[in-house]
Order: sequence, then structure tokens, then C-alpha cells
Amino acid sequence: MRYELYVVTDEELSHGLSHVEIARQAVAGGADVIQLRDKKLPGRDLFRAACDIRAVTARSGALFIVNDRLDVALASKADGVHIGQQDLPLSYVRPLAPSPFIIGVSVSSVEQAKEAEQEGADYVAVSPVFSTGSKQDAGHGPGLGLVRGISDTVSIPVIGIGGIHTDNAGDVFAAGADGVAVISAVVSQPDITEAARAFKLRIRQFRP
Ligand code: TZP
Ligand code: MG
Repeated sequence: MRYELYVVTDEELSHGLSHVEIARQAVAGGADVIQLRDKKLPGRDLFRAACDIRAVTARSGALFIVNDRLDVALASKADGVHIGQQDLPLSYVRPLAPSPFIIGVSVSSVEQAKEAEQEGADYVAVSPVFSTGSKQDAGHGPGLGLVRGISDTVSIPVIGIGGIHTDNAGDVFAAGADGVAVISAVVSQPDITEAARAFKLRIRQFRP
């Protein structure tokens, strides 16, 4: 699985573009993963957006992950779900999922990362790496040291999220990450396709 450029959709930060339009433009620029994330949409609307993004990502080969909602991920035939420490526990999610099915877990400590790996997570997202304005409750970024500590400890892919842009992504990869997950660096840019393309080119410099 390739997680290098992992784009998280956010309609509040996209200057009016819908989730599916964000996804369409991001995959056109080479995003490897699209995560549908919306804490406010009713389930029916989230499901419709998920089905549309499923179609877009199926055409491009990008992975499609749904944030929080296993039900929506399953119903839309997404590739996986992303859960945090406050969501349904991984040990309860895994038995409900088909195989193969990607389950990613947000972690903020080495202990949480170890536990996620033991319980069968496919990747962990170190959250947040840097301080971010895109998630109100994200807290302070524990920084690159935690990315290093987690990537030295677990053998599943490690993705950094939070405050990552082209100018600091190299440090995140240098700390051992396998991918970077971003909102504002791609979704809030005037040209999402161009931003994703430029980000991928930058990543190529660190991971030829
Ligand atoms: N989870 C942890 S930080 C974050 C999420 C969804 C927001 C990331 O947004 P940005 O704009 O890339 O900092
Ligand atoms: Mg969550």
C-alpha cells in the first residue's frame, strides 16, 4: 500500500468545493489516499459523498478511507476506515470488517501505536505532528521525536498528520514516516490538483 500523499477532505477549508470535488482534484494531482472526513454531515449525505468518492478513487487507483464511520465505509465499499482513540475500539471494528480492509488508527504516543499494531491496525497516524488550525481539539504537536519513536517501534506504516506542508514534509519522512496526511496544504490551496502534484514531486525528492 502506498500512503505517501494522504489527503483528508474538509468542506470547511476548501473554499466551497464539495468532498467529491476535492477528491477528484486531489487524485488528478496524484494523491495516493483520500480520506472522507466530515463530523457534521448526516449519515445519508455522508454515504452519498462516500459512494461518489469511491467511484472517483476506483478510476484513479487511489485508496479510499472513511473517517470514524465503519458503517459508511462498508456500505460505500471503501478500502478502509480511520479511527481515533475516542472511536469504536479497533478490537471491535476488525471482526466487523471484510478481508482485506484497511483500518488506520490515530495515535499520540508510542504505547498507543504499539497497542494499535498488536490489535491489527494496518497503519498508524501520528497526530498531530505539528500544531494545526485545521482540527480544533488536536492539541499541541508532539513533533518529530514522536514520529521517530513510533517508526522505530512498530513495523506497520506510520503516517504523520497535522501542520504538514511541503516545507516540513521532508523532516517527517526523515523521522521515519511512510506518508503524510494533509488538509490545508492541498485542500485549501487555490488549485488542489496543482498543490497535490507539487506535493508529490516534493515527496519524490525524499523517497525517489
Ligand atoms: N487530525 C489530526 S491533525 C488534523 C487531523 C484531521 C488536521 C490536519 O490538517 P492540516 O491542515 O494538514 O494541519
Ligand atoms: Mg475519529
